[in-house]
Amino acid sequence: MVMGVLNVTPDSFSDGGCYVDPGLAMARAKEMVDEGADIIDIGGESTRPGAPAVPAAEELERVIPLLREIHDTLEVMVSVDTSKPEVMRAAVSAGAGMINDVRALRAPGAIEAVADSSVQVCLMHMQGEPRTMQDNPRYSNVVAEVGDFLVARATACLAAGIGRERIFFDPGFGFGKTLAHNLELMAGLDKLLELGFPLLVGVSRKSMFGALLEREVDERLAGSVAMAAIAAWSGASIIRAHDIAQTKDAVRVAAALRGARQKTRNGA
Ligand code: PT1
Repeated sequence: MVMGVLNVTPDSFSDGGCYVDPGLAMARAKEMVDEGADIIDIGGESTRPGAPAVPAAEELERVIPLLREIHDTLEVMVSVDTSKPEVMRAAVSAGAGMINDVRALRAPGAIEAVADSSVQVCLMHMQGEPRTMQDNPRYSNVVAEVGDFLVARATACLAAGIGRERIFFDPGFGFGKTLAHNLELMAGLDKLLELGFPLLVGVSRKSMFGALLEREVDERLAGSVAMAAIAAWSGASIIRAHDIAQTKDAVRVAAALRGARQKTRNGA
């Protein structure tokens, strides 16, 4: 599946300020659905490297009315990218089908907010906080450490009564990771899959392509789509992206190839 990014922030890294106007945000949501998005992920707080925190009242005001309108008018699941329990509860009431939390429900009250609902939840790994996470990220074994963190968060969720079928894992590409860390994580995706939870992967337009290809944010489409195809080929279930039509094609190619491989392995 492809999850389309819809940032209603003034400062997101690639589309900041584009969809602060509710009419433009709605038009973009509809466009992404027409291009094949299976989920729309609304974000009211930027979590790109260096981004500042946003007060809850402002986040609620940015996210909830738009969520309600998308839920009421479009045939698509809506996800909300938030770490705040009050935003999670309001999002569930307004029709969200998923909570996407880059802090993996570590804020006080966040686990309870999700446990009191029946929505899906994405637990993402981040080392540090957005403002400073790229200062000097360090791991002795990035795949093992990310896996251990996600398993610990899943264990806390299960103990709070969140069913295991509701949980997705996300290695958190670019969140306190160097280019080498990001590449190791993508190469080790099969190890993370062995933990027993479906994976969500977000690499779209991130600075790893700046480092790898020396491309500016608006020149990273081919790199992003190539990585999306590799993630889907490696077994990721949901790809979070800005460029829906292209990413959807890449994911469909990877899925077809996985089907064909399965067939050859079964001796057909
Ligand atoms: C992600 C993700 C997200 N990414 C999930 N949610 C962002 N579940 C926001 C850079 O290096 O991967 N998974 N919500 C966007 N965050 C970043 C991080 C944007 C790094 C840019 C960079 O440029």
